[in-house]
Amino acid sequence: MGAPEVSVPVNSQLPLIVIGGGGHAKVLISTLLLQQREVLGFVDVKPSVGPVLGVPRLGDDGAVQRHSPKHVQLVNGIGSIGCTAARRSIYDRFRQANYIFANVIHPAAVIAPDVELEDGVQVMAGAVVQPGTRLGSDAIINTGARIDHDCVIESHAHVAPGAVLSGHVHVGSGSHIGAGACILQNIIVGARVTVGAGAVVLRDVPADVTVVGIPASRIGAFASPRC
Ligand code: JB3
Repeated sequence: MGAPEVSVPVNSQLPLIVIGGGGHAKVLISTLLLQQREVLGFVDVKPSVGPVLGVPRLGDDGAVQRHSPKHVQLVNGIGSIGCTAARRSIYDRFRQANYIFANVIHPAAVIAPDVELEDGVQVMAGAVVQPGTRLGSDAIINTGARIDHDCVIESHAHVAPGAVLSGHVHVGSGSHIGAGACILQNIIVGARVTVGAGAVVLRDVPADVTVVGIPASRIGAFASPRC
């Protein structure tokens, strides 16, 4: 069953709770503090995780339920280094409970005015997203990544730092494009694909595989059995 329709504006100024307190969450919290957003805290399954940039841990995921979806929005602080399944499962679980995931766009990201943003999109510092592109729910465009014109980045996909996508590239849901990878014009990357760091993708990539190298070639199935 799909998540309920997003019924309140994703860019409202409601207070925020971040899910996860690791490295990805820290980058997001830094952006939110820079933008003077109210961050109530973060939740993390590990009780040992201390405050992040002065923002407190509120408890585990159960702590979110103390706040109505009408009064807070969430930020998905679970990143990925190959397998995006954990991130997706957090998104799906809280959307089913009617929580909305806010977009987090660093002020030093450059996004063309006509770019379509779904909910929960994260665009980090120095990223560039050119016109005609659509960024699906919960997608990450990480630090300094460049997405050129008319691309589609489907939901839960992660374009890691410094990756470059030329025009008309399509990245399927849940795929991970590794740091510094390069994808040529008009390439279609299927769902749940891992493209290794620094790979150069010259041909379409089917779903559920891992490709690495220059030119990128297939080495196996998606990075983790959980995916
Ligand atoms: O490459 C870059 C620039 N960033 C990476 C990012 C995209 O992915 C970064 O270097 C990391 O490798 C990775 O960041 P992430 O996802 O923050 O990983 P880590 O630093 O390991 O932190 C994950 C945190 O999430 C840990 O503190 C876990 O305890 C917590 N966690 C795991 N599962 C969870 C759950 N927290 C909650 N609330 N709920 C969960 O189900």
